[in-house]
Amino acid sequence: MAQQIVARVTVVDSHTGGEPTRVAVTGGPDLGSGPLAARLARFRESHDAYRSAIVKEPRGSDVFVGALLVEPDAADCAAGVIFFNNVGYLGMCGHGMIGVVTTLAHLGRLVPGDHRIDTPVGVVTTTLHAGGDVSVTNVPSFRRAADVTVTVAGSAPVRGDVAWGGNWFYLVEYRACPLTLDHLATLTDFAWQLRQAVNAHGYPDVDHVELFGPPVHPAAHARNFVLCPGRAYDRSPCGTGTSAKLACLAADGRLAEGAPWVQEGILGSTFTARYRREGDHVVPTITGRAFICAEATLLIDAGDPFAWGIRS
Ligand code: PYC
Repeated sequence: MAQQIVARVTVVDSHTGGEPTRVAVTGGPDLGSGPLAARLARFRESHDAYRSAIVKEPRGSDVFVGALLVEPDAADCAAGVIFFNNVGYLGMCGHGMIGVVTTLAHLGRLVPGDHRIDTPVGVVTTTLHAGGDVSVTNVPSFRRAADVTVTVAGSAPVRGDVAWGGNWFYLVEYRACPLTLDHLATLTDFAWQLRQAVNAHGYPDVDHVELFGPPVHPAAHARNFVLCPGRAYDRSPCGTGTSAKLACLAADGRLAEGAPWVQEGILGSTFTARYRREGDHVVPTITGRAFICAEATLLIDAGDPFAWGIRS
């Protein structure tokens, strides 16, 4: 039977510390020009079907972070990027930015060196190192509130910090069980309840929850479990979550400017992070590695009932 292909989106897939990034290179929606925050709004309002077609089943899964390559607004940037996931859009994404830079290098568009990339929350400076590692100097990060106490059913009151690292986080020390894959259901349910509690407590924009505890990796300073907005957990140590963590450590005087912080994620993969001070904020630099896993063309067939993804 003849197909009715209405769109072809070329993508490059990578993973950073186990967390996938799908970069949409060509064939995505035309969002026009102007600041990326305005283009993100256009994407959300008029072209959201592309988001679900690219990252949701049957072509993707709840775990995928999508990255639409666009022309930058800032003239000195090598590219612009809008990140999205199974439920919506992300201001920034650390593991995703490492994936984007690795993808641009794979496509022959970047060589080792420094490259500025435009995002809806500001310009991010990246460095592609000769060995393949990527450093991302994130947007200024800060702690909004310390010791925010919430209650969830079946638990003593929980205390944590609300911080911005390119996304909003509620960061909580957690020792009730190890931060390992064996405890995924418990960690996910608890983090999800915390998100609802902190949202109801006056922080409605918090959409990521970061539980942290002692490391397993001998070189790491801490291990985390990060629950993303669509209830998928981050397989990587989470770049924006690590940025939010640095903001809290700096605010508590527990990490000096320029000192390394090795953040381990739930799979045992690590990011190395440092910060410099900028006024009341910190500017984190996160270093990690991505690997290219696939190149493909997504076909959108008008006759396919799930052409634009399974939209729940
Ligand atoms: O690395 O910043 C990150 C991130 C956010 C959501 C998933 N990964």
